[in-house]
Amino acid sequence: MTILDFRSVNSLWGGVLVETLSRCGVTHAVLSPGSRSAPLVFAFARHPRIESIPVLDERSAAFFALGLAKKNRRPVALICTSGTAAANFFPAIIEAHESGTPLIVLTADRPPELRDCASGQTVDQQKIYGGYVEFYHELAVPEASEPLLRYLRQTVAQACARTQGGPVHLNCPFRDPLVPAEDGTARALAKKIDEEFFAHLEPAASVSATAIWQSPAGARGLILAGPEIVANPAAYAAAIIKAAETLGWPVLADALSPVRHHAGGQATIITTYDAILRRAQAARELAPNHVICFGGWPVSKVLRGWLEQAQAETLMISPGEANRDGLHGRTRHLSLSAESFSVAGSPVADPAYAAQWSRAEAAARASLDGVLGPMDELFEGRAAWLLALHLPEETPLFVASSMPVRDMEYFWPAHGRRCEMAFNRGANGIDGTLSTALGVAHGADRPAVLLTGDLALLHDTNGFLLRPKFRGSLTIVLINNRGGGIFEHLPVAQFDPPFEEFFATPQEADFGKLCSAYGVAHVPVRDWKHFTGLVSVLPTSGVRVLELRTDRKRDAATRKKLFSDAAEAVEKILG
Ligand SMILES: Cc1ncc(C[n+]2csc(CCOP(=O)(O)OP(=O)(O)O)c2C)c(N)n1
Repeated sequence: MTILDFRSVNSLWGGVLVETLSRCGVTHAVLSPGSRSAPLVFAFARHPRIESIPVLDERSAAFFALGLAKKNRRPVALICTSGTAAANFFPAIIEAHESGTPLIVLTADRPPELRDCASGQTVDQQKIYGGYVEFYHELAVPEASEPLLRYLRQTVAQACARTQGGPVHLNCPFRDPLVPAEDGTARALAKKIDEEFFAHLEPAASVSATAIWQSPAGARGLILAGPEIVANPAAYAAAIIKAAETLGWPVLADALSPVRHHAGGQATIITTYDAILRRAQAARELAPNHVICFGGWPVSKVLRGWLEQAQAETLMISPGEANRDGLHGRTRHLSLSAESFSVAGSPVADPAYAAQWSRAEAAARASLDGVLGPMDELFEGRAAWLLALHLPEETPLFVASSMPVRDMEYFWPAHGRRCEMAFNRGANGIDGTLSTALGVAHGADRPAVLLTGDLALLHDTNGFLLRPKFRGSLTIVLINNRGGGIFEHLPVAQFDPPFEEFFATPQEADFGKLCSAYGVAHVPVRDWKHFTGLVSVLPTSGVRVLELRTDRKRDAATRKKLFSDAAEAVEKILG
């Protein structure tokens, strides 16, 4: 087999490992430089069916791999040398664990005899990611023997299969020499380690049960479509909308659910629940007694608080075994994909209940749109609203944690423009935002967009180092409100000092100069007309930053006013 390199024990070992990954469905590998990982690097670099991408900073590398895996829904290999390099993968591994994203982490290590003896760049890498991986195994020190290569093949295949639940970690010890110089040990195996050796391997298929559910008659029922990244967003949304139509229940759709972006059919899609439920009367009148939640609970705190009060009978539907019910309600979990769930017969819902929701949505949406439509001021929320209207259809959109994800939830209307959402909402970190977005955009068939705050972008500027290797187009919509705007919405904002210095933490970076250091285009946005023009047609390649300078204090006040006007409009209509 020409893919394998029989020059040395390490080169053959690396080759068998990488070929096994390829047969098990790995198409991308992200590698950070170092010496101990050389046998893996040589094997990846020569493999024809795996795209190998070098990334200097391991933290950025891991988030980039995470973005690739989120977008493609297949395991991505992540490789580093021994020592602190492995520790830099950790934040992305936590996000992968929390969001069930498939990653195969390969950390090179010294062999056992060089540990615990101050041999240099050697740290304890055993189970370094603790409970954040689905599977951990330390591979044997390479040997050129058929039984040991069979063990290697089967262990790597097993690791790949386990990525269906999240990240896995293989610690990989190597003895010197690390470069593929002829050592005479591996040649004899060339006849045995052949096509046949790998023939039985294939990508793990997800097994999904199906369920048909009998709904209660006359229910005041709601469907909640929470944040979820799925392989086929159109089919996923269609399944949920079909269930809603059959039941006659409204769907409260998070901006991070495919349903918000694939709206259609007869179902009532509600997007303004955060504004609607802010007033006690509406909250009381609209309380459900039955809920079906797809994915996890939506981002909205107001909605979560209301659901906790309602204590409705709840069916939670998500693949995997993880408990997604942080509200500890009267919940049963069905470990299923949305597409595998269907509703039996034609149950009779309470039609007045759905009609109430529909009227509330119309009133709140009209109120919000009435203000946002003619608005001239550079209000952050309007950026999300305009992106919804002007981004090209099917744009992949990565949204940063903090206010961007909330502004999308508040202001992004439901429609059928089929944006493909991606996000790091497993652990809600602001770290790794740029690198993950680049991973999502890399090799995508359409130009992608990142919507981010200034602190999230500054936290991960090493991601810009990826630019020369990046294949695709990423437009970064930077909301520069000089600090953490989210904190303006918390009680802590009333306590200054220390609020500005220790919570808002405004930075002094000049984004124009920062971008030019990395060869990234930078465009200061003049006004909304300029902005709309810039996002309506996206460039086919490259990375650019569109900087919108906003005022976080004024914007926090504008949001509050928008919500209270919308809630008042709803109250009028319900009252
Ligand atoms: C790694 C990490 N550190 C700290 C936080 C806490 N945190 C949440 S939002 C935020 C500020 C984000 O500011 P920015 O990206 O400018 O967005 P804005 O709040 O202005 O929308 C911080 C520090 C976090 N979520 N993740």
